[in-house]
Amino acid sequence: MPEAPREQALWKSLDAFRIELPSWGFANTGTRFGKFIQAAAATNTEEKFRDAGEVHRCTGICPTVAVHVLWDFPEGLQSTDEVKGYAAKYGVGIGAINPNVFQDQEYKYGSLGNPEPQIRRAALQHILDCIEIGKQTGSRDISLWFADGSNYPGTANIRHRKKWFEEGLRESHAKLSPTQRLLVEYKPFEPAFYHTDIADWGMALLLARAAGPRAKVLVDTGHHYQAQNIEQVVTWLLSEDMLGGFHFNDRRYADDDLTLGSIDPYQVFRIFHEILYFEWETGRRADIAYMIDQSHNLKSKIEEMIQTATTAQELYAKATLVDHARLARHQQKCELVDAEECLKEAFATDVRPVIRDWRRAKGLSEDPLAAFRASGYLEKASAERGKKNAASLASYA
Ligand code: PSV
Ligand code: MN
Repeated sequence: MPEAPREQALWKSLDAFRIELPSWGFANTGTRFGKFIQAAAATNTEEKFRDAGEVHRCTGICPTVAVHVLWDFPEGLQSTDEVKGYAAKYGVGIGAINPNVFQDQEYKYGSLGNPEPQIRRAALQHILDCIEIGKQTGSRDISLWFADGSNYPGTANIRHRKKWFEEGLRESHAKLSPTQRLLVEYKPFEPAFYHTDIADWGMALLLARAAGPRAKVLVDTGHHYQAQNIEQVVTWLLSEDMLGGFHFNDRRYADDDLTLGSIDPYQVFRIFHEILYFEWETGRRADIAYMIDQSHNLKSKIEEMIQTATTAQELYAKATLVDHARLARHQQKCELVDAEECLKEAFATDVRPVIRDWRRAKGLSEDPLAAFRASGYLEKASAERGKKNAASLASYA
């Protein structure tokens, strides 16, 4: 532990910061236009956990993996023990459970917002199964994202759909264990291009409130319009005790799933800053699940996850350096330049040397990316999985 108080605070924040990996970030995924296959990409659930375990081994800050039930639990509830086994084998825990009510044909016109009661029921049943899976895996969060919406004006009764969402979410909430939470994610558009049922944080907030006290909002940083002030959304949700978690990624145009901080690292810093400022002011720890939601088509998947996790760690560490007491004084007196400088100074500080010391002290490699490259993992995974991945390309039309 370093001696200087500023470095001690930084060190403590490094001890506390953890970020969850998405299982879907390790498999070959594509764009609407095509898929570039990586020989080393995971081809099944076990390999996704193995890859996630490798990211955690190298970074030390990614102890859990979010799962998508349809993609990772081929037999639904029956697959639970198998998936738990993979998690234990590769030294990670199962994190947020993501139901999937957007992929099956029956969801063409929506899931919980579908005008057909039987389809709403099927979607609800899948969510309830996921809640049960979460109980068995010990996962706290059920993370809900809905593709529901419409593409043409006048084609959907938006008010009815809102009511059906309230009903479905309320019924889901009623089945939570006392420790579980529902996280409600929003997204302005895609795949729906006229109206999306849960299009912004206000809609997600109202629906979460309607669902019950353990429903909170999930902020996916890619799910905002271009000029949206995301950190303001974050501060409002915090002050309402309604911020449950994040899906981190970066964007240039829309939901691009770019590497966190690759376009606007200052924005990520400002988000972390508002959270830490809230904690300082209230004396309460914000109970937030930090998760990554990125699927990379071009970058090597494991390397990119290591890059993302360490970027998040750096930006979080920088945000802990803001002098809150000083900032509060400057804000109160409207000393604009001084207040802004509090942020700029922290952002400009190179925290990497302290992070390297912290890693060494924790028995980690100083440089997680170099450690991964030196391990030969990628070459081995390519050799083992290359054929299967190439075959999957042939079946992709
Ligand atoms: C939708 O764009 C989303 O952000 C949701 O969180 C999904 O679960 C995830 O991406 C993967 O499709
Ligand atoms: Mn997301």
